[in-house]
Amino acid sequence: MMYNDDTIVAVASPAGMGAISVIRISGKNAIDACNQIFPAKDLSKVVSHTIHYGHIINDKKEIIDEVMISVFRAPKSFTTEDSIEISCHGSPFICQQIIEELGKHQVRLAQPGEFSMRAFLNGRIDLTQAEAIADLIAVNSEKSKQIALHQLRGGFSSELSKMRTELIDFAALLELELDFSEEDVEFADRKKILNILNELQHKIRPLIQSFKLGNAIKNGIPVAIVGKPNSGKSTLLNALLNEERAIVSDIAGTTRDTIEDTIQIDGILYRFIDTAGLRNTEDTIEHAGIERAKQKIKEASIILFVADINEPYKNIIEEAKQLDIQEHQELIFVLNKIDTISSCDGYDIEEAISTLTHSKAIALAAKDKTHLDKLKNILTSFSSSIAQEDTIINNIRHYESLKMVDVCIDEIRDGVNQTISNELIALDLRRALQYIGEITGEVEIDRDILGNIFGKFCIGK
Ligand SMILES: Nc1nc2c(ncn2[C@@H]2O[C@H](COP(=O)(O)OP(=O)(O)OP(=O)(O)O)[C@@H](O)[C@H]2O)c(=O)[nH]1
Ligand SMILES: [Mg+2]
Repeated sequence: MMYNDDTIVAVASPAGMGAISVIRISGKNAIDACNQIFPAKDLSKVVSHTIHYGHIINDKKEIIDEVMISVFRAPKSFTTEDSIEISCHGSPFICQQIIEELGKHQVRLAQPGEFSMRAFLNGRIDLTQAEAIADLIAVNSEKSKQIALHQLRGGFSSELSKMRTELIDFAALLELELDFSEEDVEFADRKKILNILNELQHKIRPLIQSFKLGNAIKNGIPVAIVGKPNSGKSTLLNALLNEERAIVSDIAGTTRDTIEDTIQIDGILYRFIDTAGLRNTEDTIEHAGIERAKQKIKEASIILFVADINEPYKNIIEEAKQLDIQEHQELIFVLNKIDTISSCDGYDIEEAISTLTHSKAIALAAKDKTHLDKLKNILTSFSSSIAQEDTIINNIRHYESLKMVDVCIDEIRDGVNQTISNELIALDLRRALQYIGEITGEVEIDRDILGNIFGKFCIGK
């Protein structure tokens, strides 16, 4: 995708019928072209950021539609070019006709993301902001909206540009030494340099680590529902999703494959994964299902271990130990079928298990959703720490670049410690700067990469 200053057009509203559709036009010919098909008013004379009523006509002077036209003059528009938005009646046929008419006046169809690409190339937004726009359009939970908005307002970019400045300061010190290399002086105090490097890594590493979280927020925090056959895992999945998603039966081994679905609780998206009941089996299909369940346990952030509350609690704890839960994972004991015992006993068992394991335990009845809200509260409490993070990365491109910056800093540090020549250190430094710059687009970026970023946008954005 190359930048031209020609004029582009696209329907910016969703495909299909609606009350209103919005057609967006941007480029140096935007106002002229619209003037040709909008006889009501001379748009070249109107003030920027005004809206005008009239008819769109074709070249045979026939009326196509009755519309409202908004005029945005350069540079105060999204693309920084002259831009027009036509609000017409929401029929794909009318949109098509209007676009065809514009095509007769040097306006061409926009490629996906081309409006945003122009905004980027004209310095209106940086790359991370452009990506945030795409995220915002695809947003599916309150938390991912917050991340995208934070990024759109430039939160992430300002953090990066601080780092960049620090690296450039460091580079300046180094260059100074290079200039005086004959005289063997040390302007850049080694201790100070190492401090700067440590501080940088201190900022980068949490960002890198936040990627897993950011990704989880975007795609749903993975919660695996595991346990013995018949403990009520599928019933719990259905209760959480509020939908008869999985088949429930009193036959042990009902669920064979994993079943996943997402739902938002308190603004955070969760991906619940129902799995095959864990037991020793001769059945090859069931066995494959159990292997899959084990894989899902490994990938999950939170594991709901479902057990029948009638089972001795010592057995339940023993079985949970077999799950091989990692330190970064959260385990919650779900003691199901509380309706089959007296509820006071349920609280005792809850207490016994949580004291012995230091994990949360909750007695409930999945079947009639008794105490399901308690389980949801626990889930939310685990995730509320997420909501406090300022900057979370959820974009793989940013993640990859930051990881490279981290590697570069390690190399620079090794260089400084082993008193390797400043020229070589400067080389690593430049690489680090390049990687940071690539994230925001401050340095020259490969056209393929740009095409890849903007190509994922919808047409009209
Ligand atoms: N009384 C009672 N029965 C329940 C409860 N939850 C589930 N059941 C019953 O327990 C049986 C097994 O439920 P499922 O949800 O299919 O169990 P599962 O853990 O998915 O079983 P597998 O898929 O075979 O591993 C069904 O007959 C459910 O109706 C509950 O809270 N109370
Ligand atoms: Mg099941």
